[in-house]
Amino acid sequence: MNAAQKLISSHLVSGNMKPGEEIAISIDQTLTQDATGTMAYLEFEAMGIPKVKTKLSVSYIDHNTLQTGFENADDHRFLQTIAAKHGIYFSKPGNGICHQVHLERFSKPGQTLLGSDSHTPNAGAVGMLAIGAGGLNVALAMAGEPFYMLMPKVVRVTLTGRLQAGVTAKDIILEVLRRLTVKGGVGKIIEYGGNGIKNLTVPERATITNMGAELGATSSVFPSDEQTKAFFKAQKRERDWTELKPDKDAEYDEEVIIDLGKLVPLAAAPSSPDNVKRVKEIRGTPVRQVCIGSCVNSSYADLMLAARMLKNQKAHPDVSLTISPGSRQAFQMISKNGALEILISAGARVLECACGPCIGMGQSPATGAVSLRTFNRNFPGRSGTANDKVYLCSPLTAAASAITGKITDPKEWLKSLKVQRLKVKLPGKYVIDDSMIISPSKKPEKVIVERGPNIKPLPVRGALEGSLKAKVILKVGDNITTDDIMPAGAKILPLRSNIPAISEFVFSKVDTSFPSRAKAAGGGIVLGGINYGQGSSREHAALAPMYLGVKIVLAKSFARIHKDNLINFGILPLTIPPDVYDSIEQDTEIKLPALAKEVRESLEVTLINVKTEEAYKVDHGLTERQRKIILAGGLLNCIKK
Ligand code: MIC
Ligand code: SF4
Repeated sequence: MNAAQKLISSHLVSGNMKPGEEIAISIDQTLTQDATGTMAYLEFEAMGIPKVKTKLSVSYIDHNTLQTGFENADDHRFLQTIAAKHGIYFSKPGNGICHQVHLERFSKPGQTLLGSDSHTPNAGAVGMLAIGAGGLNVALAMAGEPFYMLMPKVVRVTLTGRLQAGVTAKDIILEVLRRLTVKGGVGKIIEYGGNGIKNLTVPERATITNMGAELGATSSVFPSDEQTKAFFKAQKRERDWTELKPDKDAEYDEEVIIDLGKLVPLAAAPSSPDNVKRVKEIRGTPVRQVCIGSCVNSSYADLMLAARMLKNQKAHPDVSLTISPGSRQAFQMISKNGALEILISAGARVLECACGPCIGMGQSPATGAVSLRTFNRNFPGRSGTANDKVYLCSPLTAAASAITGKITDPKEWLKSLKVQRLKVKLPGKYVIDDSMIISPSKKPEKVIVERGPNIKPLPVRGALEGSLKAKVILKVGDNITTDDIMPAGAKILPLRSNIPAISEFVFSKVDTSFPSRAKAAGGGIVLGGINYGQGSSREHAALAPMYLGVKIVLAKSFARIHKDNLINFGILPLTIPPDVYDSIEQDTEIKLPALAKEVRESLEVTLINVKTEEAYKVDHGLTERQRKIILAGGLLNCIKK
């Protein structure tokens, strides 16, 4: 077996490990963050289970730390008190980004982790099977239920050779994205191997597994080896380490080979993580903003690389340079060793240990300005500025460009300074201070869950309609992201616990009239292209449309997490062939005369174009379990039943 199969088989609860078949796996650990966590805990609470049944569950606050009104502070109080009551560890705002902190303090080789955030596979860096999912799936895992998914194919990415000076782990994952694209990982686990991995440290591996989310992959995983052991030792967690290796004769469904020695600095140009160019090709482009941080590149090693590059240098007068450390541990380390001083002297604006600009919480770039970010997503408008020009790159490219004020190849820059490779030695011992991680209460019965006015109850829909006649309220193209469906940012994120309020922003970047049109039409159908719903795990992208009356999404194909979220909230996802997509327009009225009966009894659903009377038979592709959920009008209804 390969490492991914070993992880799955040791957690298999039901199903056959045949690619494409539904399997269920047991979940050892869960994580949530504030923006998805409030819903996840409301859902967990609705299940009536006093204490989580996982080995470990952690609730992080990292996304929305801008307290611009009571809403966000209400959410934090709710999250802290509900964690204390139900056996969940609570990581306070300021302690860092969930994925970074989890990797440092809680990750465990050989275990499974389900997180209500799409970058949960970050922990795959230490040989965990770490998967992103909707909040409701995470709530179920906390209740001791297994996680259902289609058995993925396993792709081996074989890394050979050694990275040249100026080239980093970020360039490796950008190369994988260049080759496989944002939909190339759907239905797959990416497993890394080859002699090139032995020189890659855990933080470098985490940069790679983190951004497997941008491939649409179910997860990404590295073996657990001597590098992993050294990391655990430095985190004073040697006892948590175990070895995980693929068998010598392990088989894979596909293979991709990358010669690290041939890689050059890369960047994802606007506005998709797979629009990858050589930095050389785009060098000289004037840059107005450089942001270093986000869960993919905010480790101690990343911050040190940036600091080494910025030593005795100044950010260009036209560049606003921000640094957001991924964790308080990394922040403490750079403040102790003087690197923070270097960054401050260089003119960096030091932000909190949080997601910050990555999720549009401040630092929106100026109109027309190029923003260079070490982040993982540059979806259109995600930065908070319409028509933004965000490039994704490594901390070295970011730091070199911050100095010159234009996109700069760090390899060439180092050469011009006659500097050899910038190497960062990882510490033998990290600063260990878990005082901002609050243990669950020993007297849970005494804890009162605080619920401010921002915490609104969960809306639910009724059972699936026997028949349906509805309009296509919106037709969109390929690769629609959950940022398009349910945007985030400083204005909207505070409403994550309030579905009626947040639903007013559904599709607001695509068509501001969507919510009012949906309500006026009494709901309806959304029509999408390929890879509909890529990106975030936010279940709000299903829950808020459901609240507005969306009953069905027709698309050429779906991203994994969003498809599960649609089913969980009773919206039927139907995969349609391209000719059907072409024949349906916005405002087309569609009839489904035997909807519930067909979902219950047949493999196909019949759609009729009311005007042309054309009928299409569409394979619904639902498993037995998913049929029950859809018929009940969502997973919560189904559980209650
Ligand atoms: C993101 O990077 O888009 C987020 C914000 O972390 C999301 C979660 C969310 O929408 O709250 C994700 O990646 O799942
Ligand atoms: Fe936070 Fe950005 Fe990472 Fe999402 S991708 S968890 S918003 S840092």
